[in-house]
Amino acid sequence: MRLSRYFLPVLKENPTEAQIVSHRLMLRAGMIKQASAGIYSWLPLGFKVMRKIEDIVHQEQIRAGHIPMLMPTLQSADLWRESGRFDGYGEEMLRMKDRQGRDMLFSPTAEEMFTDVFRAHVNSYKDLPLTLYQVQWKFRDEIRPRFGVMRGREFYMKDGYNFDLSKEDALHAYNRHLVSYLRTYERMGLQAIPMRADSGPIGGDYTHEFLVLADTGESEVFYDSKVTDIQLGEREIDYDSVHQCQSILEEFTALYARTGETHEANQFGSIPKERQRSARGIEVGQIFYFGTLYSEKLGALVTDDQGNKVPVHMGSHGIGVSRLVGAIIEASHDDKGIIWPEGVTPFHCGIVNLKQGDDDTDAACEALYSGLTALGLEPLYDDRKERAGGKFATMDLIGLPWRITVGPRGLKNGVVEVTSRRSGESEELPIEQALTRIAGIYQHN
Ligand code: 5CA
Repeated sequence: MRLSRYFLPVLKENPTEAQIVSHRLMLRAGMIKQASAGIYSWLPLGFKVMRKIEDIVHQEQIRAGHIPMLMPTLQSADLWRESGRFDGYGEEMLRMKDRQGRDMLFSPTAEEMFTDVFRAHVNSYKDLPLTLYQVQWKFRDEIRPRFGVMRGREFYMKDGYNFDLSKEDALHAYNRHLVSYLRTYERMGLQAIPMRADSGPIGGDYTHEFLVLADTGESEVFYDSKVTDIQLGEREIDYDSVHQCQSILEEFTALYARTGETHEANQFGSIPKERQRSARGIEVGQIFYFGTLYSEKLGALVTDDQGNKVPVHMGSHGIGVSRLVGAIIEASHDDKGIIWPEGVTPFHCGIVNLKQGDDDTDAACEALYSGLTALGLEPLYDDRKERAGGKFATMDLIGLPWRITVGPRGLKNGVVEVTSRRSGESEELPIEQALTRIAGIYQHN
């Protein structure tokens, strides 16, 4: 993409309405525009990052054997009356009537809708196990939408639902989700710590939240300092292996990290004093096991191998896709702007032309642009007639992890400059080597 032809409405001034850094930077970098309280338009740069996050979510869900589909956002109240949640959900549910006077609602979550599809089409234990999921807009009429996309009213969520014959199978589905979420967040450059939590309006009594540690997090967390040392890394995972998923869950949850309300019940006190930590965390996902809560109310039954009709065991599993855009920025920025992890960056590399209009400099930039594109990468080429300082400030603000700077002085010595946004370190390399350097970085991303 050439910046002269892109739509990147960056703001020079700090917007006054933004209280936290991710909100401020998303507005300044031209990623979002508020449409009304807690509702945002996603401008091209913000949309691109959200799509990258969504792609990773899909890839990891599919790897775990889960099946994507799509549900309507507007749903009939009748289904929600069957579960008792039309009245039970409270003020957070946005209700409306259609022209026939029928009660409708904008889906805040989708347990009922998925259970309804299941009961209509699945009758036998032979069709289990089954996990269906979607990535779809949700609406919750939060009393205090704030912090930009972190606590919106309209937000984009991956929500998945497992259907299993027994509690044991459903707990494997739960563990499988936990493991796939660890991998998902790691690919986004985040360490998200799974912690036992309260279930709220989703129900059930077994749930883990995934928290990214950041000062601006809304949850208070208590943890053993050792939890921040463990990573899934390059481990091979067999999602069908009950044993492997269980042991990874144990490894990642053995240190009893807990969120605020439930921490009394745990053994935080038994952690050696020097390793006890309390901090704030951003909840980027949550998984639930709630057994037959919805399947009994909605009549989602299958015949088991004895011919008995039994309600299926279920759980639901969510990832806050739009919230993650903000959470990643909270975890990765400096005073100049955003620093995208390679896995989610909107463009792989920036190209800054220091002397637009100079034949040699323009030609070198074009060679880099087509070279990177031919390697399957997406560069953002700042080809505007702007001062160098302004170009650097824009690149730093929008946070591309790598920048190639091209100017007549370097070219005289046959080199361009490759700079890491994170470390600020630069290397001078001939064009061909600069291309290989950037390609090498993205080999695994
Ligand atoms: N049905 C279950 C699992 S799919 C569910 O709705 N879980 S949830 O309520 O925990 O939401 C899943 C994730 O969506 C949360 O972990 C959070 O990351 C994100 N989320 C929830 N509310 C908001 C909000 N108001 N704004 C942005 N993201 C949100």
